[in-house]
Amino acid sequence: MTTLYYAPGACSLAPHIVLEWIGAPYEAVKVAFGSKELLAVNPAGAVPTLRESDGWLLTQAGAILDYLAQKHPEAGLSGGNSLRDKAEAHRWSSFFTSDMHAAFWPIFSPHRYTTDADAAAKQAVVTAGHALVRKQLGLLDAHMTGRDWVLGDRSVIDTYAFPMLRWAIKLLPGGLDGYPNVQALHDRIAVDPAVQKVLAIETGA
Ligand SMILES: N[C@@H](CCC(=O)N[C@@H](CS)C(=O)NCC(=O)O)C(=O)O
Repeated sequence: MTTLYYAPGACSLAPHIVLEWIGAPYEAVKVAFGSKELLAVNPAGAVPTLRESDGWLLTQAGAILDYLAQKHPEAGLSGGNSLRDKAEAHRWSSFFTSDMHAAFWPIFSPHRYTTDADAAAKQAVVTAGHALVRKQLGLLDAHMTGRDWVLGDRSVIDTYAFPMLRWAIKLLPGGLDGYPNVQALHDRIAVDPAVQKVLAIETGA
């Protein structure tokens, strides 16, 4: 059986939703960042990590999402099969990994971005993170004009956006105000019954 190692509300929420959408049996194991259990499957101590029943391990959210979409073509979550469809899926996966996710790191872990122990210095890093996140939200909002989903149809890429949009709502002063297309994308994903089910599992609600 496929096993997903996840932390509640983290970027691992994306493959968790995808596994639910696919509907094949899987196991979801809740882990703490950097825990012994997680380090045993991912030396980075990070989620998501996917394990197949033969022991094969896969890390990196973008790679896991693409793997699941390709493994289960019947679920129709890859974003399409043409050369350009694949390039767009790769483009947006890279955007969420390298631009959007990375923009949150100074907010989550300001101590990694300054050697100054002063609280004001850390707050300055957080504030710089807010500006970075806003830049990415602006780019995504413009792309989402007139679209329901990031790619043509609903795909794994929408699930990748979802945890980050939840972080923005929670952590960014003003949340998604000023990004109506992004807010609409968030709301479209949030009402999905499988998404509700996964959120209830992850938060223990
Ligand atoms: N590049 C990795 C980053 C994974 C990552 O940083 N995940 C976060 C949760 S969203 C994490 O596990 N953080 C733990 C840490 O930074 O120590 C990916 O895209 O999967």
